[in-house]
Amino acid sequence: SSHQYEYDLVVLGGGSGGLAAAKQATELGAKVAVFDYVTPSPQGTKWGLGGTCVNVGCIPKKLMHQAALLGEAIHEAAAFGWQIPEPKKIKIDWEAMTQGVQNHIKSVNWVTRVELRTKHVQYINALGYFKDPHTIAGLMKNGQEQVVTAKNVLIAVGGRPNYPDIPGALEYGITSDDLFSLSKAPGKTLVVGAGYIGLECAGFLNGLGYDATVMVRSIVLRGFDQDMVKIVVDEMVNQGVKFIHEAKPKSITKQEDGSLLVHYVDKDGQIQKDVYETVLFAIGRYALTKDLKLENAGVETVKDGKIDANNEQSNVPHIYAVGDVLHKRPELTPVAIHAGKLLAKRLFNNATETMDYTNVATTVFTPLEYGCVGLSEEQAVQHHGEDNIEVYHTYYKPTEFFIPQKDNSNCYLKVVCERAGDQKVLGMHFVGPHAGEVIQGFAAAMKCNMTFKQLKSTVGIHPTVAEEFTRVQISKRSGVDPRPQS
Ligand code: FAD
Ligand code: NA7
Repeated sequence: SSHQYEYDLVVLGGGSGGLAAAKQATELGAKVAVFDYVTPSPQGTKWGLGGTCVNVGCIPKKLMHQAALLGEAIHEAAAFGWQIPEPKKIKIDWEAMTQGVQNHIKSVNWVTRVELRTKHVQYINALGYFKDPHTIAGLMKNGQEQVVTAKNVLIAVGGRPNYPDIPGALEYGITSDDLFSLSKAPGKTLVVGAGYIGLECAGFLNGLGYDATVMVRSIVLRGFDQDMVKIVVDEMVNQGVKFIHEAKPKSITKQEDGSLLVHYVDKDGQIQKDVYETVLFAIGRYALTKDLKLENAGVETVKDGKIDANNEQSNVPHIYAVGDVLHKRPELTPVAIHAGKLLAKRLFNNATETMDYTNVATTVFTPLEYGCVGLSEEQAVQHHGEDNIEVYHTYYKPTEFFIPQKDNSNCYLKVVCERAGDQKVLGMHFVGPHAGEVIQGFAAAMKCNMTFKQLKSTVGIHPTVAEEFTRVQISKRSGVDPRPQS
């Protein structure tokens, strides 16, 4: 019986996945404790309860993206007749923006804490680790240990940014862990890494008025549809973001005036250098499993410290894992939350539903956003064969772009389908404004196995950008020009 343990469930990590599971479990009558502890970044940045998304991820990222979009909107507003005194003099106050973002985060930290209290989840602000398979100890700030026993344990410790192994990286570089609370404006910034975090940060920094350069080691946005990626990059370049392709940083040194001298190896193997005020690493993330002393519980890890857990169950049956610690699962907040809730229902409500990790929609919040769900064209070709898929695509012109004469040459979308029959939709890709809002509903349609025929029989909402998905008709195979002919 569970009476031999203090808790029915102990959760390691109070982030998206851990908190969702903990709250669901207590609602179902389980006795739950959550350990959450933030180890400061190499630059000394730390934050409160709630995990990556709330403190150093989705939320501050989206708010800074929004700040950048608003800057653009001021200039558009002038074209619509708003009388803006000296629009050229408009600039962002970094400290004020950051303060606003951090105030919001603090309020979320507080609400989260109160919610745990009202739901009777025991919150322990300590770095947890396994003493044995059912015993968790937590090292608290005062150096003391709190020890609890648990029938079930959920590992939801998430991940943290990698640093490259080059001189000066740890001393002078920053990561997304530091950027959103940086006390002074970043100025001219080098972003190393071309995953979605690197692109998003470079995009909003440029939009806020800072000189931003992305250093790409190989390809941009690996894993995403490469036609769409090209469009995203073209638009970033249009807006002023610089790209250094096929290059790797070699060293960072601090100069007397405080600026950072970066040496890097270019695509021809030559050493180049440039000076930046800020160097931001966005070169991927590692799972935070090292501190957990998993060997005391017998839990195995694979590449990058991640846990390979079928149906969120590790190799030790009563020890589970959700979120960014999972091997080969999308590192996204709603994925962690959904998996956490379903797990709690299986553990404490005899439910059987398991997490479906396929066709999870996502959006890259670059200046022109890129939203997608399902397979990229490359993946569809790989899984189905080129002859068995049909790709429909089109450029489109958002109504709201005309008056301010915004460049619409990179507003583009693509639907990847099976070629036979009613043409089941395999993937949907959209570059343009509000991409996340556009894609979300179509993700539900894809859950219902929507066909291209059904998409085409859907009546659009006019004038929107989402309706363009109901109008697309040119197949790539036809070779017809996908640019609107008006
Ligand atoms: P986390 O939220 O990381 O929570 C883990 C918690 O456990 C942390 O608080 C950590 O400090 C704590 N912890 C670690 N070890 C221990 C220990 N031993 N004891 C106690 N506590 C411990 N996702 C989206 O869906 N949309 C986005 O737009 C998006 N943008 C992002 C932008 C950035 C810059 C980043 C970095 C991430 C972004 N993500 C986004 C990803 C999203 O933040 C993660 O997928 C999500 O937070 C993962 O949740 P989790 O529960 O696995 O872990
Ligand atoms: P990603 O999506 O893993 O991207 C990392 C990027 O950084 C990618 O472009 C890599 O290039 C590049 N990279 C990796 N290591 C290096 C080094 N040492 N030097 C230069 N460039 C490098 O990570 P993000 O930081 O965007 O984090 C997003 C996470 O959330 C990620 O794990 C996703 O799964 C979700 P590459 O293509 O490997 O040549």
